[in-house]
Amino acid sequence: MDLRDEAREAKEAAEKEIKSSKTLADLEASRVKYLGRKGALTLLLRKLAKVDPAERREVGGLLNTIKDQITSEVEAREETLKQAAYSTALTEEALDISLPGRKARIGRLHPTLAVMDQLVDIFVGMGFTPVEGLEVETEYNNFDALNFPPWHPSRDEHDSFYVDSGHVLRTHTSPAQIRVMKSQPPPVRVIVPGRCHRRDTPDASHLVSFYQIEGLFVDYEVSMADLKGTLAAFAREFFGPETLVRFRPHFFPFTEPSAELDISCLVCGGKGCRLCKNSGWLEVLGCGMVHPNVFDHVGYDSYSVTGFAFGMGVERLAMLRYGISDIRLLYENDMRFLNQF
Ligand code: 2NL
Repeated sequence: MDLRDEAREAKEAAEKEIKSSKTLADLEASRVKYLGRKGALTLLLRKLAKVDPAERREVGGLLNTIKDQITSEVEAREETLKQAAYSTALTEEALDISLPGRKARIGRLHPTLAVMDQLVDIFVGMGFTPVEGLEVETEYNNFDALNFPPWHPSRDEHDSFYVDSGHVLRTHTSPAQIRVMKSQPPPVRVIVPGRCHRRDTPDASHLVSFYQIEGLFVDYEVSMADLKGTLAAFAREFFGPETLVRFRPHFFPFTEPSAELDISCLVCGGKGCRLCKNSGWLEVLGCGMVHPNVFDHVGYDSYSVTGFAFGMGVERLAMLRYGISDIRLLYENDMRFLNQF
């Protein structure tokens, strides 16, 4: 067959293959088949040497034209296949930007801890130093040193958690203050934030575990006036400058005299409402002048040393501050509740 016819046939076959190639790999196989070193067109070109010199120029021209045509068809097909692959990728790998994003959830302090921080800040501003004690305490530090008589009901194992016969989960943070006084002479000016445990049946105002903050100021010539001035200033700073205070006589084993501090009702301002049970007052904390027996237990001279102490329940203050009616709400881990603070 004439070289020219062979070339035209090869061209036709190549065009068909190139047009029907579905992948870049297919296309490359066709390119090699026709244009490669052993490709159909290459072999034809090699035969050119045997063509009659008179026709060689014309045949050669035709072969080269066909070779160029196949080359440009390969290139065109390659472009088409690449475009197709690109649009497929665009569709398949597309991000659905209409999908709502995942909200970054930023943590915050639990209301109990937020209030604890505020309380600590206020007393630090007055010159008190925060210290932390131990949650497992000796029965002596938790009760005896604080002038609890042996028959006191809170010493009963129905009211406190005993770890063994000599150790309890502290029922208040006071044993930490006992440790401070045992370790240093007066003056002492500390606050103790921390967790305490009592065998109570949980209800709207009691939990088995809760937080307290206690304060202790011991020096020579500390008076009840210092106690009243300090706690009145605290109440106005925590509850607002309009807050009224009153001290009501009370009893604690570890202070004498003892008192409870009330503030004017946060809801009605003193007129009487449901929150204050029509009394106009809300009970906030307990306080008093440190009992001489406590000083004797820590080795202070109870004839010349005086001091005042106070203690408050942090959850109770958080409830008053935020208007929470049931203490158990604080620890149910219900985010609908906690997110409000
Ligand atoms: C309350 C009452 C109070 C104290 C705690 C205290 C500590 C030492 C010596 C004397 Cl080491 N007193 N602490 C004093 C009076 C009251 O807490 O109702 N707390 C929730």
